[in-house]
Amino acid sequence: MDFSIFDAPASPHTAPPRLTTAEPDADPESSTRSPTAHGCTGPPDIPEPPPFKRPRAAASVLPLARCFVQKHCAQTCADLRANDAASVEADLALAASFLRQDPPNHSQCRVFAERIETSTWEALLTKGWPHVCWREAYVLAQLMLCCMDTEAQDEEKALQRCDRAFILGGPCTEVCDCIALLEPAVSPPVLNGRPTDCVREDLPPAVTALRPSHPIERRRMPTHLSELRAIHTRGAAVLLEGGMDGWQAPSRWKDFHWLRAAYGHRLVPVELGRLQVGEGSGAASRGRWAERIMHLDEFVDTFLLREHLAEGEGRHAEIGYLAQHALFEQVLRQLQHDFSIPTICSLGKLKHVNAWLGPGGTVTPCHFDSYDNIFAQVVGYKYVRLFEVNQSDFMYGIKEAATGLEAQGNLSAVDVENPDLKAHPLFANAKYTDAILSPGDMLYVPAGVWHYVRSLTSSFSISFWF
Ligand SMILES: O=C(O)CCC(=O)C(=O)O
Repeated sequence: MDFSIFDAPASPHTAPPRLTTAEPDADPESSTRSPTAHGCTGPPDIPEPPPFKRPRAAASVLPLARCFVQKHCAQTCADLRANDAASVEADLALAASFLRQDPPNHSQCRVFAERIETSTWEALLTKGWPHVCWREAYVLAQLMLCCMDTEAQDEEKALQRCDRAFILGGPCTEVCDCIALLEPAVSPPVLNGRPTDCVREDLPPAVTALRPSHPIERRRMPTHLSELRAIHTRGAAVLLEGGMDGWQAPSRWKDFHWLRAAYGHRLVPVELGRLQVGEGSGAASRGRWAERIMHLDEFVDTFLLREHLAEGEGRHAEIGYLAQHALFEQVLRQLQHDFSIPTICSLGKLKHVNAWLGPGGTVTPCHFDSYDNIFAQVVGYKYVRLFEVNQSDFMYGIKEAATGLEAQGNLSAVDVENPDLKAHPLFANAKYTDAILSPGDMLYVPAGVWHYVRSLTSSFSISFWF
């Protein structure tokens, strides 16, 4: 069985399996939520919405989950057996058999599914998941528990099971079908209020002081396919202006209060700390980097809204980054109406649409991807530095590890804004171009082009890989 999310193309933000050094919720069941939104620039000018009446989940997720478990359980059990996880296998076989009964034996299914959840999570924290079957067992347990929670009319918890299944690599179609069934019973209606400007419009000193030294070519986004084709075939990076004309996203998404009010109850993966490169292999190279699953409201309060607090008030040293995540499939599906797929992507096959949401100070180390990318800067500012493919000899791509981040060979060992030229002397020869991306800019980054990205303010970007 192939749960495909971790099989996404290589990038510093694709460290399969994710969450291995996580500092997770101590209790995977915990649904602790941060209580209130923090201050912003003045009170939101949105009328108090009427109390929201939640419909009960109209359709049960049971047939979907049963079908999924039926399809995959035998193979995962066989893989668990072959990988010294006989007790997880026994629990999985039992949980599946209780789910199969008509009607399902809910209490017994829950007992064994919770055992699987606990043992697989513990394994993830202590040794990582050495084989994909551990991850599959976790996902299968979440879907079974989702049924049990729906049956118990706790749709909010059931939805969080789906979020966990999605984040931990559950198959998009099946998990999203369950999410679609549960969402109306849980989610507050999306508020249609005026944006409250939670990203400040005045440029902070970090932006005004920075001048790109080798500016990337800028031009208007062409409207004719022939011109787009010329850009695509030329294979050089270019900054395209005006590509978001007509999009609602830039004005709506800068309101983090709105984001929080509409989606704060959903779980998302957040990278904590900075990814350190070039310090050896595997987990060691991640330094203080970890990944945690948290509620979107906690993420917004802790990492995004803090930029609007008075100087010194509630500032967090830690960086949290919701990076390279299929957010628009898992959580924010209504937001798909606020943007459109750039036409240039039709020159290839659209592979992944990922969200990048974080405060100022996030850093994505220099790397290249195996797909062409239209990188859309929707909210806030980012500094980017690009090195064309022909500079690869100077980039010190890390290749030594057999597994983990560095096995992918697409990550540079060089800290490009602060290079250690003793360790990486050839980097002195590397030619680059750079830019500050502003709201509305789209950057075309062809496959193989090395890129380094640092956010200068709170920022919300979308990457379209094609
Ligand atoms: O925005 C970022 O931090 C990195 C984006 C990136 O590397 C990508 O889209 O490939």
